[in-house]
Amino acid sequence: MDLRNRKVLIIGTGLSGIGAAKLLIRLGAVPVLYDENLEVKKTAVLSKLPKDSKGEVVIGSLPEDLVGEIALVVPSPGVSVEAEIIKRFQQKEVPVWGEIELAYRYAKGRLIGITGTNGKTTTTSLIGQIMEEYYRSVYVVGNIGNPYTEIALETKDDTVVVAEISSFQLETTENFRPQVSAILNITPDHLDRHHSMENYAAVKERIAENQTDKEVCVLNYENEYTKAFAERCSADVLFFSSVRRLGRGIYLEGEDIYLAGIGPAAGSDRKKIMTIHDMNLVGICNVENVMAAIAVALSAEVPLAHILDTIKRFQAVEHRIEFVATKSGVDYYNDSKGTNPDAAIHGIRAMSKPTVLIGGGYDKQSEYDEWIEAFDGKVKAFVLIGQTADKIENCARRHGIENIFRADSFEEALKICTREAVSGDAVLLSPACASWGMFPNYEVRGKVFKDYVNAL
Ligand code: UMA
Repeated sequence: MDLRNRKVLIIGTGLSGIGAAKLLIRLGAVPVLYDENLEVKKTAVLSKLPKDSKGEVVIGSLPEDLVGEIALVVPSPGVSVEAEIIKRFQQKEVPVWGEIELAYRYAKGRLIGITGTNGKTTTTSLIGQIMEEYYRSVYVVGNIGNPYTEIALETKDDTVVVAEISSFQLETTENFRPQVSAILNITPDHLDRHHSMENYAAVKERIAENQTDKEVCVLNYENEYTKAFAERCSADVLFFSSVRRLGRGIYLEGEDIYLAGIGPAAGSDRKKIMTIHDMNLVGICNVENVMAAIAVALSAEVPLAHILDTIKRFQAVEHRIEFVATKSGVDYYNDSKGTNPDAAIHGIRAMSKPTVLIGGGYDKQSEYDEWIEAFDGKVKAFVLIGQTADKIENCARRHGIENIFRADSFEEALKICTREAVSGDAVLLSPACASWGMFPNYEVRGKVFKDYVNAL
C-alpha cells in the first residue's frame, strides 16, 4: 500500500502507537495519533515524535470528518478488535493492521515469532542472545517492550528479527509469516478479552496461519492445545516434550535433553545434547523454554555448539522468579511476571522453603484453584491485594488455606511479608494477576518490590 501523504489512524499513544507513528512518518504518511484517555497530553505525545514531522494528535473522541479521510487503521495491542472504533472502520472496509503487521510489511530479512501464554519473554530473550552471538544483524522486538515498527526500516536481507508476539498482537495480523514460529503453551489467560479458551487458542494459532511446509512451527507436545494444533498446522512441526521420548524433536528424559531426527541427530536414533544442570534457569517451565529455543535456533541454521554455548551463559530474565536478596535470613524472589495462575504455579513450584506469598491484582476472570493446589503446604502466609483479593481468598479458604492477610496497598502487603517471614523462609511476589489498576505494568510492580527489599 502506498501510504505517502495518506492519513493513518493510530489508536493508542503508548509504546506501540509511537513506534507505528515513527515508521509511518518515515514512509511519508500522515499519522493521526488517537487516544481515548482524556489524561493523555497532546504535547507529551508530540514530543516523542521527530521534530517538525507531519501528523496530529486527537484525544477523547474522533471527529466525524476525520473518519472519512483515514486510509489505514493501526490499533495498539491494548485495543480489542471488538472495540466500536475498529468495527466502524471495518464496516467502511478500511484496512486494520496491528502494529506488528505494519512493521512486517516494511521489514526485510528473516523473522522468528514466539508466542505462548507463559515463558515467551525468557524464550525470546534466549533466542535473541543465541542469534546475536551468531548473526551480524539481529533485533529482539515485540511484546517484550521494543516495538517492531521502531526497527522495521533498519532491517536488511541478512537481518534476523526475533519477535515476542502476544495474543493481543495476533488479533490484527494479516500477512505476518515468520520463517520459524513457536507456541510454547496455551493455558487460561486474558479471558476477559478473548472470552473463551477456544477463541484464545485460535488467536495464538494465527502466528503460524500463513506458514507453509517450508517454514517451521515449534510446538509443545505436552499442552493439549498446541498438540492438537499440530494436526491443522501447515508448517513443518517440530515438537518438544518435558515428559516423553519423541521420534522427532527435542525432549527431556531424566535430567538429560535429547535431540531425535533433527539437526545433528537427523538420520540417527537420538543424541544427548545437554543436562538440565548446564543451564542457569530453574523449574521445568524453563527446561521447556530452553528446548523450544534450541529447536527454533536449529531451524534458523545456528550450529548446535553455538546454541549450547549461549544457553550455558544465559541468566534469568528480570521479574521471572528473580532472586532479589536475602534480608535477615529471608530470601526474597520477584516473580512479578507471574500475571496469570499458570505462570504463578511455576513461581511457587520453584520455592523450596516456607513461603510468604503475595497474590492478587487486576481481574482477568481467571480461576485460581490449580494455583492454590500447587502451594503444596509451602505457603505459610498468603497476602492478598487488588481487585481479585476476595475471589482468591474464597478459593484459598475452600482449599484449606487459613493464614490469609488482606492489604489495601502494595506497601502494606510488603510490610505484612516482612512481619510474617522469619529466618529460613522465602517471600515471593508471584500474584497470578496483572498489575493493572495498582501499577501501569508488571515491571513497575516488580521494581517497587525490589526497591523495598533492597532498602530493608
Ligand atoms: N488505549 C485506547 N483505547 C483502548 C485501549 C487503549 O485509546 O481501547 C490507549 C491507552 O489510553 C494508552 C494506549 O492505548 O494510552 C496504550 O496502548 P497499549 O495498551 O497497547 O500499550 P503499549 O504501551 O502500546 O504497549 C503495548 C503492549 N501492551 C499491551 O499489550 C497491553 C506491551 O505489552 C508491549 O510491550 C508494547 O506494546 C510493545 O510492543 C505489555 C503487556 O502487558 C508488556 N502485554 C500483555 C502480556 O504480556 O500479557 C499482552
